[in-house]
Amino acid sequence: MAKRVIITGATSGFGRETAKLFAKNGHHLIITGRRQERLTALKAELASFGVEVLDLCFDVQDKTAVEKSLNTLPAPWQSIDILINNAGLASGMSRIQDGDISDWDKMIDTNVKGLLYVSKTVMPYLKKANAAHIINIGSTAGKEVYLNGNVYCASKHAVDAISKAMRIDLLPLGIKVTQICPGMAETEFSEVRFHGDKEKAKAVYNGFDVMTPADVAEVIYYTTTLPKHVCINDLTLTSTAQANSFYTDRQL
Ligand code: NDP
Ligand code: 8X3
Repeated sequence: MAKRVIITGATSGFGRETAKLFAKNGHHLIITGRRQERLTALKAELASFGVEVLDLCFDVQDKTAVEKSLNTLPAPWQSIDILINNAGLASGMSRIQDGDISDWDKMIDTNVKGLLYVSKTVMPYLKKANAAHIINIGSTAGKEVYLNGNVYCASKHAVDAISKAMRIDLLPLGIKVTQICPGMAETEFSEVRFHGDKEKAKAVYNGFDVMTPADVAEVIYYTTTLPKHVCINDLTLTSTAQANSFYTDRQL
């Protein structure tokens, strides 16, 4: 049966590939992000699969904008089956003593507070669904802390804690909560982290067989295909060439 799915951060990377996969499988989508031109292009692409698509352009850091965009959804969207909290970023990569406070604010406001604002606002719609599911995109950086990763790792550790907390608090409502923790995958992530330095971003993924956003989308989608009484609580996936945050086969 067709589900109604909202994906934050659908203009790039995991979010965009996941939206395409859900659309190919006949599910209706709300796609969000800050870049309207990308949302418009993706909406047309998804609609060609014959599904309903609503594009909402807002910044998850902006509580008022989140509420304004999501509090008044059109009639078919009064019940939502799946929320995928994917919007997120790393900004900067340096020793904590050299860190830029505006980078820290951006990561915490997006990865932690944004995820909470969206979840809170979408909750009434999830409550109306028969078998709702929240998927939070964490990271291997939410399981381990690596050199110069400090605040990004902290923000993803917060996602880990929030996912565990949601799973307890939402038990009486029967809402599934899955945290998916990818290792390195080549998206716009590193370009954003290095403030637009494409060469530096490319080097992160050179020399090993890195995951693609489509690989991660497959796994996200899979977690939504299980029976109502089965929930994948926590799933870490990496390229076969990556053991953890510290080792890829290019070093060995
Ligand atoms: P991309 O940079 O390719 O995509 C990030 C998406 O998040 C974009 O659609 C962007 O949209 C959106 N976004 C970022 N900030 C905001 C904001 N303030 N408000 C609304 N939307 C926002 O990166 P990925 O696809 O790699 O990242 C997706 C998630 O996966 C993130 O949470 C990231 O931390 C996590 N992750 C990434 C890994 C990787 O190696 N790539 C590994 C593990 C986890 P727009 O700019 O249009 O607003
Ligand atoms: C992104 C993966 O290893 O760059 O969350 O932190 S990593």
